Amino acid sequence: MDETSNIGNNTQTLWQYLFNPSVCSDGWSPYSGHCYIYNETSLIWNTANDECKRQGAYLLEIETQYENDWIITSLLFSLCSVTWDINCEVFVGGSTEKGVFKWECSNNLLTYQNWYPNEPSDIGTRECIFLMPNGQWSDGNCEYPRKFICEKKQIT
Ligand SMILES: [Ca+2]
Repeated sequence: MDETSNIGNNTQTLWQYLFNPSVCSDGWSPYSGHCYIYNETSLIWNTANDECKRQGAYLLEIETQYENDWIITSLLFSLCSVTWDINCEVFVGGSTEKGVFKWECSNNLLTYQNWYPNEPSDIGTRECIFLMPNGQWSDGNCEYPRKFICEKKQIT
């Protein structure tokens, strides 16, 4: 790339920002006022939660079927498709201590839910929600590393 096209690209980015400030930083995908990133490095839930915070974000909170559908079709298109394989599971920001699931960042109880049949099983002392490749949810051991998604509000 020569200098001229670099300047051109930077100018384009600046104009895009000035006239459409609701954009996401590099690597993040926009959807409905929020920015999302799929982290393919597997981490335990607490560390994934910290990593999202470090990126100025939070572990994904899914409030609607639309958001769930968008995550599966647009963000996780490269995810493997095997059911019940930890390498194909993606942590989101929900967990339970005593049978009541809540979202970590907002502290909200779950409103929209999309559990796999017979889930959540909630068998441990602490269980964390993960997404399966088909978009349904399950709960599992928070200490087993999984991929994860961070979400944040778009730049305003
Ligand atoms: Ca959300």
